[in-house]
Amino acid sequence: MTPIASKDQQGLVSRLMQACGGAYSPETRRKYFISGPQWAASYPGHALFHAPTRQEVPFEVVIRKFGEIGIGYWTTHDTDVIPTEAIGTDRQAEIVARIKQSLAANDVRCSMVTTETFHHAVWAGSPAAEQPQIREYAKYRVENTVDIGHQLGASFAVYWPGSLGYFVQGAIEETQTLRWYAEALNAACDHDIQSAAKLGRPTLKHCLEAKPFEPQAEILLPTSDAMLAFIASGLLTHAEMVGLNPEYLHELMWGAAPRAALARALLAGKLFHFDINDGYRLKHDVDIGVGLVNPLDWLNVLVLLRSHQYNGPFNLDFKPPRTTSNFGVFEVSFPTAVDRFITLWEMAGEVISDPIMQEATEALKAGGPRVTDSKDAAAIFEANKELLTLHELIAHRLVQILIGQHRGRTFSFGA
Ligand code: XLS
Ligand code: MG
Ligand code: MG
Repeated sequence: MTPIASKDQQGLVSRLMQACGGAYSPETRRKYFISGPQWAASYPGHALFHAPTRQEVPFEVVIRKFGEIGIGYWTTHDTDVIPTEAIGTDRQAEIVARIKQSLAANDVRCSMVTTETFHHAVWAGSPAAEQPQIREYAKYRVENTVDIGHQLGASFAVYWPGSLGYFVQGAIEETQTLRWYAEALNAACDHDIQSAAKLGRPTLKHCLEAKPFEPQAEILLPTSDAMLAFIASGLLTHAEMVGLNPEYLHELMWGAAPRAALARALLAGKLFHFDINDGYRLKHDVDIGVGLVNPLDWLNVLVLLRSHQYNGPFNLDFKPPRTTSNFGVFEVSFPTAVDRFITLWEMAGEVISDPIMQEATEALKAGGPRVTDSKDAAAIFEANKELLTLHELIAHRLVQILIGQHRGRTFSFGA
């Protein structure tokens, strides 16, 4: 191939995107409760060992692009849009007013707000540091985010504690730190109850997000399960307002099966919000677009969520790769992430209604003939053993549905 002139490169990307096909219309995309984070769209590609490769993108552009793509909801950290020094000032009010205009002009809604309690130097010792004034400031910040959430019409507030942990052992007293962290959440919930009553709005759903490592070496609430225990610990004065925002990759990072982690959250009635992305087990938070690494696992996750009528948001908390340009973020990253999600969601529906899957799962539950001696383990096994082969058949059928073979698609030369 001859070199591609700079002026032709975007055109090539667009042409190949068209050639891929399989894209949904913006109207179809808007039918799903899919949200796009400001920070994901604006991420300039930097990391500890990485210089930025892109420009940050202002919220006006992100919201406009989301509207065009058909991403109906937008999410943000307070400081993604309001500089730390402007928090709580008239400038915050001006910025929030401009955000409202952008949302309305592009028919996009704000579904979730979250407080940055991990990046600024003030959080070096975490939002639950020993110093009283830092903790007071943390309370002020989460309360302020609740206000922003109500002003923007959001229904969810997310808390990723981020720096709630340590690098060196023995430096902090864990039980005390968790008590202090609970105080910040209690302040947010109390403030929400008062504000919502004044505004005549429902209170927000407050969602805890776990990540097992990064940025701290050791994190006090590293998994969704740890957070479930924290919610049930008695430290929260409004535990009923607090649930989870699991992130798919954060569960993989500690080696979990994300579907099993989600199942535990569902059983506890605490699956409020879900950050969707992809990546690798026991590695860093690479935040790859949903379905690019583990599509079969993702299909299974969505089967579970569809079966349990999960109707909360799917928040595209991924990072467009550094190799993608600013143009590519909106031309390729976001539309393809949304479309892979929709395809997997639709496939999950096919799995649920597939006659083979249905018959196999029903047969497993029906079991074999009852054995007269209900204490005879060997006889009970014999009576059921042929059915258990259906586990493998079900897994095969899931792969068939994933790759379209169940519709007669063949890959063989001889076919
Ligand atoms: C970081 C988290 C973060 C939260 C919101 O790893 O995923 O983006 O979702 O603070
Ligand atoms: Mg997240
Ligand atoms: Mg992540």
